[in-house]
Amino acid sequence: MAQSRQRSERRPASGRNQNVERGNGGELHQLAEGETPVLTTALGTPVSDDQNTLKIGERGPSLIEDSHFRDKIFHFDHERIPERVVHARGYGAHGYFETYESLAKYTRADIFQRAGEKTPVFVRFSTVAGNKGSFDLARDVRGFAVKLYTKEGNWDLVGNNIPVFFIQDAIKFPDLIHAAKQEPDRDFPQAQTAHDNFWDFISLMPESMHMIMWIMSDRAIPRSFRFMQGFGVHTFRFVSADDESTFVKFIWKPKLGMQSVVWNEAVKINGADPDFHRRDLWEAIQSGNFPEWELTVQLFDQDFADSFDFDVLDATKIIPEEILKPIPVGRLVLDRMPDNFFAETEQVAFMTQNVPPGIDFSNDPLLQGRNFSYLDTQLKRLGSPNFTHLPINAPKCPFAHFQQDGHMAMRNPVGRANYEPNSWGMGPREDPQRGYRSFADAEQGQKVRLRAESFADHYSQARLFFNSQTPPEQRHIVMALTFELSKVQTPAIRERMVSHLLNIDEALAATVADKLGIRKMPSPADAAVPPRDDLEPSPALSIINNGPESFGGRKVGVLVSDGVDAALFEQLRTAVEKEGAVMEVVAAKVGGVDAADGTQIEARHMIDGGPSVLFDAVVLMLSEPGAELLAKEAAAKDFVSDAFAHCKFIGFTSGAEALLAKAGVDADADEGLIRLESNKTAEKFVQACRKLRLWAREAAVKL
Ligand code: HDE
Repeated sequence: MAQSRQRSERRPASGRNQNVERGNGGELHQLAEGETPVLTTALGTPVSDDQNTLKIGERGPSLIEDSHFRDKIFHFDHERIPERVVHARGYGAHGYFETYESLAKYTRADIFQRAGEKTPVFVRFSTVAGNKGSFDLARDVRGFAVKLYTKEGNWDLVGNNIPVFFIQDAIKFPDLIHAAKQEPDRDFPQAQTAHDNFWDFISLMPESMHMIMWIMSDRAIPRSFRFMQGFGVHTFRFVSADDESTFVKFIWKPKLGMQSVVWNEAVKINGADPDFHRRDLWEAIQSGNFPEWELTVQLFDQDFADSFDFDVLDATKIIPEEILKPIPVGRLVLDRMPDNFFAETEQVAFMTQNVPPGIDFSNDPLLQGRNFSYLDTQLKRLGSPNFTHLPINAPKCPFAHFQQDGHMAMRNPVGRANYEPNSWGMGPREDPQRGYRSFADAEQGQKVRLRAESFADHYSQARLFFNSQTPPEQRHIVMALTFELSKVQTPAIRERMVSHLLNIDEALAATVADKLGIRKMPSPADAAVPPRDDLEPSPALSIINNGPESFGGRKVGVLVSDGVDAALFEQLRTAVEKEGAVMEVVAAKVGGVDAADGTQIEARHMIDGGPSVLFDAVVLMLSEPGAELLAKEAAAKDFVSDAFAHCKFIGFTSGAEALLAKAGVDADADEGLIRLESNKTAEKFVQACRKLRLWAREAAVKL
């Protein structure tokens, strides 16, 4: 009887030899054209059979001598490392930073000395509360961590997409994060703050109120990493060659303008595409549409800092841009995805304490605590003090030190000397001129555990933020607060929150209280300092006020049916692409449709897999019979009614009216519904889309 030994077909040769390991000599075994590399163990032993373990007889017990199996399964069993305790879900990309002009007047940082200097960077965006496998469109802060591989060491600017933070002192961080993440007895909810523990803690921490306004705003549900700002949050210092210090706040501004989604959309995106933000960044970079941000700095001195009644060391405060204009100093371009997610995005280790000469810290107690914390977290996650040997973490400039040994040491000092000073004339020496010099601030005082009086105002800037929003944005804050607090089951916590809101804006508090069904208005929370009502609104804080000038970088979803006008389809494609936007086709079948002239139009999505929440604007390019057929499909009706409810621009051909009607949308409802007939209307449609949303519709749809 023939042996029934199952083997796989040998893979066809790919012509790529990237899976061939280097041999001892460091050389690659060169593969002949068409040759398939031989599978080996981790130690290079060629493998004869990767389908069956070694057994005694076909049906007998497995043998422990099967070292190939042991090698393979051992390694698999150890693939996971602990996920980050916060910011577990992240996505990164490589790129460069280009300096505009020399900032030598303010800082000796090498990266800011020469106009046109390009510095390699790695950026990791993240959500904060959710686990590694959670969905992208959680209502959450986004991490915006930038590692700049400068010629004088790595500079990690570990920021967020929101310029303030929940707490003023690092000692409260474990409490904040415990309260925000899943409740420990039940391990839910995942990636959301809409639960009792979070709001219990927040309502007991008035210092968090400014941040609460931000996370209840649309900033916490960005449309894409590409359309969000980034902030260093803390006040840092620039230090010049003459050891003069200037305070600095760092702000990244997206070239494509800001954009967010609406909450109802976020909820649906999380079901339709939990990887929405990752996919967006991947697709943009892979297609050569490299996202770009401008780095701006707010520079000021001690006298300017003293002119405020808040403290620039308090991370719950901003300096409004209208009071101190951010100066553009360079641009960040992301142009390459990692080759391997784990090796780069997962193993990258950001640490706020990584600053090159010329950049220094302020006494912000949150920053000081962070400088202490990040090293521990990297050791815990990456398992060895040699995590700096990993290529993603290693500096790209020359470096020389006497650190040695430890788990997984890839590099050790060479030669006899592994200490300094030494008499052998070997190895590196310190350099007081070139080396890092901390700013010599005069510090003196008693040891105390105290919060400065200058940190006491918790409401004025929360009010400033709310007052700086446009009416739709204010509505979204009301709705977010109502939604989140409606998930809180303890009435006292809901009421405590309303008592804080009363110190921010009475109408806001009253509307939220009404929507929550709170019958008796609580009294305002005690405020350590009376909230100011004379702060000028800051238009820079609104997303809608700072949207894009073009529809570039955005995506149009075009729902097509058999029998459409191929010429119109092409005109639309041309207009969309001319704008720098992308068009994706949705159809009843993923195989696509036949246009009236017989041309085939391929689809990217079938209708159930391509809901309108995935697009910034939609077009219904349908023949009459096509629209009749689609009108019977729930997914097609949702495509239209959601696009309408989310205030998107909707282009449509006359044939599409049956579907609009079935979806409950009046074709003449407002100017966001645009009839497409000719070249000119395709362009008109794309121009209208530059506004991104027709917010005027929102009151009518009452989402
Ligand atoms: Fe972090 N934070 N953080 N954080 N943080 C971490 O470090 C911490 C804070 C931020 O993509 C951890 O590598 C403390 C503010 C980002 O890998 C950990 C405090 C801001 C990332 C840590 C803060 C941030 C982290 C977890 C209070 C905005 C992701 C894993 C004093 C300016 C970096 C890790 C990445 C990550 C500690 C507060 C931003 C535990 C103690 C404020 C973007 O070290």
